[in-house]
Amino acid sequence: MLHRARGLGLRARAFEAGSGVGGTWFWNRYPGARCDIESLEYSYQFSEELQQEWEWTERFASQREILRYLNHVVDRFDLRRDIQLETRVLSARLDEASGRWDLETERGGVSARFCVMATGCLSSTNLPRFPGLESFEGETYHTARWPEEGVDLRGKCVGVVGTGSSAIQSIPIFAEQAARLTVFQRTPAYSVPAGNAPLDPEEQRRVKARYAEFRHEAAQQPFGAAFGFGPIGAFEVTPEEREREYEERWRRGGLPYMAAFRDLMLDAAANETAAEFVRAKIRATVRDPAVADALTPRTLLGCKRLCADSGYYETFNRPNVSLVDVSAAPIEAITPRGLRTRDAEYALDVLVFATGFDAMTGSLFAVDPRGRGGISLREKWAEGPRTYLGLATAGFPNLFLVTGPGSPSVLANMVPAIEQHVDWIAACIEHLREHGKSRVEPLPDAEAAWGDHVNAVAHATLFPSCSSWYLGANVPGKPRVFMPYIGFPTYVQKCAEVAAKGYEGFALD
Ligand code: N01
Repeated sequence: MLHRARGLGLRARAFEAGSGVGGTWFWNRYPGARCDIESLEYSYQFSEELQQEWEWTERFASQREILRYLNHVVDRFDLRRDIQLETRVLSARLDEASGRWDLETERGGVSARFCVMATGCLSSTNLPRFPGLESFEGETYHTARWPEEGVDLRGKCVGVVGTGSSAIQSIPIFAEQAARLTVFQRTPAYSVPAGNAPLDPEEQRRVKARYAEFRHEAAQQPFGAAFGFGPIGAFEVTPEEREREYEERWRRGGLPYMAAFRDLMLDAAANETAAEFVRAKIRATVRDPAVADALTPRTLLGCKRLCADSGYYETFNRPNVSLVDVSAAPIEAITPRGLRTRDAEYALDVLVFATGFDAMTGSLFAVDPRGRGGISLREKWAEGPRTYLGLATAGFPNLFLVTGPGSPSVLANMVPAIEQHVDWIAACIEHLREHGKSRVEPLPDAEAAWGDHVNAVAHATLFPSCSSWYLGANVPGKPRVFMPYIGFPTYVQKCAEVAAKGYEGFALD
């Protein structure tokens, strides 16, 4: 956004709470943190030179490699001079007289005509309020705030709360380091092998030789990533063919597993075939049948985000690892010595919370934007987020959201989704300038219709049918509204049409 804004000749400045750039890849440096979208796709495409010159080393880049890449981008485009680090934005308030946004930061105030919230979908951490947490005498960590210098787990009894993507990536590594590892699981997750490996230089060359085409093809797929979306339904093939397809995707690794057939997120019976295949893999991997059973999810596959792992289920065969089912016997308290469930107390030296995020809205509310009439975003969205295209919200003129709720965001490959938003926002600002306008704001009717559409699309699928963070169900008290828009290509087309019709659905003046 900074690069695009400069390209328009605007004066722009970015504010960042962290001591370095990288956002999610700056903060989530827990052991094993790695992307589960292929490196060649999880990268910028706004500069052909950039995408040609950067050499990825692994099929799925590690957190360190992505952070190195993002720092490279910042330096290559000379962005650092306009990025103010260690500067948390405390509030953003519309000055109705001037039409400008007044931001208060830890290091003073700023006034801006446009305010772009590039605050991330998974940024504000979720730390459940376990009674007694402060009394714990050991060390506590959240995976998304892992210390830069690392944590020495050697010889220690370590507990992990949570079994989502972050836990599933870090648990195999914790198990190698710790004397004892206890995993406290409330809901078992589906995980497929990541299939990470050094990136074949020949494949990298092949993709780079036709990068633009490759990107275009990926953007046509439902999640905006080259998952090889199966064009037919799970029951349009024989059971043997179906198994072969799952086996092949399992062997190749990664999230394309859930794209094996076009109806896995549309038809519960189709979904069950993919789910049962994973369950059989768990039973075949985990030696203790009781542990295998506890690790086996019974819900739909993919309606909580599918995880990708490197040796997760195998880790439960280690003698120093145990699994505690806290759905049956919930966590009651953290004690000075460890963690107590209804049934037992577990002595721990280190307690790791892999408990996720207040997704999609948490980081926006943390800045507490206040629009027309002093209304806060939190008040406006009390019943759930309301946006037009996930890009803007009525009552908050000139405030843009990058991958906001109501846009594909977390149900798309994030980097192209971010670039599409940034390009759209930049083009919108340019349009205003060319037409002598200074304000853009969604019309309430357009916003309401978009909200209905997002909801209707979601409810035509199986996605809203379990308690996921997509719905806000992981944060007590958060309204249950399915937040991401499903279908990247349709969405991109809609955004283009809105722009082509002179920003239809927005008031410009
Ligand atoms: O968080 P999560 P995450 N008592 O919300 C449990 C992306 N990501 O950080 O399911 C006990 O998925 C909770 O249990 P339950 C990716 O989009 C990507 O792992 O609510 N347990 C769950 O098991 C991902 O989806 C990558 O019953 C409690 C866990 O904590 C998203 O980030 C890597 C609890 C939270 O799982 C979030 O992933 C990492 C409580 N009170 C993350 N509260 C890659 O690119 C919560 N839990 C690979």
